Amino acid sequence: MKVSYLLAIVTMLMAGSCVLAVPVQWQLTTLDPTLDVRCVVPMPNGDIYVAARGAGIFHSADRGQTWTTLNNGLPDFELGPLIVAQDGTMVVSVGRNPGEGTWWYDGAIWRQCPGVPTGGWGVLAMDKTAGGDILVGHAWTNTITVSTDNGRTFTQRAVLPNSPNGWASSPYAMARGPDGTMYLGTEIGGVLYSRDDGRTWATIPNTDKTTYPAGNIAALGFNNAGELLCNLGVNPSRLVGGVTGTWVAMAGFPIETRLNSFTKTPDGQLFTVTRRYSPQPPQVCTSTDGGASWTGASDGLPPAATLVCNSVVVSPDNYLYLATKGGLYRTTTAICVPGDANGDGKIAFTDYIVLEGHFGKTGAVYADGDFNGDGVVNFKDYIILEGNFGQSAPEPVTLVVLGVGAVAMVRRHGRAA
Ligand SMILES: [Ca+2]
Ligand SMILES: [Ca+2]
Repeated sequence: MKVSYLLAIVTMLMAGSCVLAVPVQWQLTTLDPTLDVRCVVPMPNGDIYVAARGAGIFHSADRGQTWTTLNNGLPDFELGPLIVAQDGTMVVSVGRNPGEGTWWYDGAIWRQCPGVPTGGWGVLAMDKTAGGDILVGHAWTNTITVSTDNGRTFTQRAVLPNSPNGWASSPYAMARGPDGTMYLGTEIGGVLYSRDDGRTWATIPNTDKTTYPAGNIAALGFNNAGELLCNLGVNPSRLVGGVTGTWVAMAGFPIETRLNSFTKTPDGQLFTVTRRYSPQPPQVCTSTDGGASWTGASDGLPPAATLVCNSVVVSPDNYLYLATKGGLYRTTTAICVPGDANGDGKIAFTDYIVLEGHFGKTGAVYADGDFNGDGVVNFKDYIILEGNFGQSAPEPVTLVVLGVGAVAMVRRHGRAA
């Protein structure tokens, strides 16, 4: 552990960056560019699912070459979050009468899920855990319901605490951290967390008095250290030190930027999409230092004033997909070639030694050999390393940090140890 930590520091000094970032170049996919794509779900087998507001669910079985709709029985196309299981069954929230509620697709037809509340603002937050449970947050009733059978049936699991002013806090976004803690971003009640799979919830203490209790938290992300990232009100922030820790502003965004989505490559490069405020930030922003600072990654996109971005996600084969009001975009290349555990730019035998040294480790990070980002070093990571063996890790676009900068990075990491 200590040796790999030292190695990481030496690597940072040599490479000047924690993450070797590939240039991001966007390209419109073959999906109809007039569609308002709300979310995209790329699957491990290469299939892609899309929820488009006003048009329904689209599926591609050939990595985005051709698309078919899967709308049989779906009563309304005002769609919210979409969850897709490995077997192709799906759960989506439907926002307006008469089809409002949460709907389940069995591979042939959509049916309304019994047990999920309807009405009001409906379902805005969903999460599917590694174990397969689907948790749904309903804004109007301020409740959490859960399905343990991939969406066929739901039961109520919790009524959420009200915000300090006594109103429903109303879930907007839900995500599970790497240590299993569940987090909820809310409309007016700040950030809540649960350590018992959503049964009981508590508010994360306010350490940013200027914006908290905050709302409009539409997205939650995590860096490789497990720190929570979100817009706290309109201030993009990072929670350092866990649920009793401190909110720290993330640098690089204009004031009053709202973040709509987060995603992360296995080696820790972060991406987010911004909401329109003035001055307009880049639509897509990226961070190679765990969210401390962000820069634009919008090459190939139409100007920010003409393209609204809804969400961004890294696919299992490490491409980025971007859901926008002007269709679906994808990067022209994979943005991460996993396997370079020691960060020397080559995927080689020395990386195998690192992986072997941590084989079976839980709570693992990329530098331990956890190349698929599931927190465990195991045979799946070996397969990834073997598949990329002999390749060069992508050329860094991050400028080499020299002298003072590199020393400052080491100091910062030294204090955290
Ligand atoms: Ca290497
Ligand atoms: Ca792994």
